Amino acid sequence: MKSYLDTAPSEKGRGSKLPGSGGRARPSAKRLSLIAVAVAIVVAIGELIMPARVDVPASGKPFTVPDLGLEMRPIPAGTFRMGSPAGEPGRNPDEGPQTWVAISQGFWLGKTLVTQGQYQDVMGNNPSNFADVGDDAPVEMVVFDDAVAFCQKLTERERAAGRLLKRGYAYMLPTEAQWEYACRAGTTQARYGNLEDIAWYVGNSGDTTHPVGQKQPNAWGLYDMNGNVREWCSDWYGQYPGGNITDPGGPDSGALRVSRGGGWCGTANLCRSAYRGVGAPGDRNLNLGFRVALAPVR
Ligand SMILES: [Ca+2]
Repeated sequence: MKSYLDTAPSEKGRGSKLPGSGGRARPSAKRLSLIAVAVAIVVAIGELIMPARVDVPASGKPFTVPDLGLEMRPIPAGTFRMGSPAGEPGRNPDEGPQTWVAISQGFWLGKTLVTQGQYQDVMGNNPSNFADVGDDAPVEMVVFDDAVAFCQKLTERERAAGRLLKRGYAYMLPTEAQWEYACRAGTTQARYGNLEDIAWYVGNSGDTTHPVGQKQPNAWGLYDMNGNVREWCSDWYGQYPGGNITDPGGPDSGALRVSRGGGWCGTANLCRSAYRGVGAPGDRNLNLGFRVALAPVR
């Protein structure tokens, strides 16, 4: 009489029983060793063709671009009031009307300005005026397109390294709204701290840039947002609409670009969270650099 197992559908018609064994065929020792060898070969090939496990940006966590030492700080989604109130000392008219802005998705922003060393690594040249300040000084003398090209090359590098697994994110210049939101880090006054403590500006810079990260950071761990060098943003320059808007990216076209954050030769008035620098995209200035965002593709 056949056992239950013998009549199982998977065994039907295979002719796998050996005479007198009363059960299924067992693989020989030789066959087992062949299987072990095959498995080992598959694992070895897998290790060759699959990239080693990499640390990738995780929502809400700091991330460092390994090859570059470029540290990125997580910026949470949220809402803030963009621009300055009418009574803020040193205010310019284009800082109003104050506009409620919703940043709908979290992103990352460079903990520091892009340094000369990082720029050299990615772009293969260093256009900076203050090259003698060293690799850790912010890159300057970069036009808008240079800053965008840096972001694109970095995105390609990181994608090739398997570290851009979060769908739809890429390295790019921050929007003006992302920049001010991150600069304020929840603050509403003119600056996120005492000017002397947070910024290299005309009053303390000695007429030069300084290595990044030496002054006090803001509450979200960002350095030199005010002072050291101004920072290209992605927007064309335009007027604020007032009211409430979500994820603004500036006008669709224009002649002038926005740069933010004051610089080593800027007055105290320029080193305010709401201050808007304006210039032609081709401006090449020894107090103008950039920092990168890792943000949803727009
Ligand atoms: Ca700055």
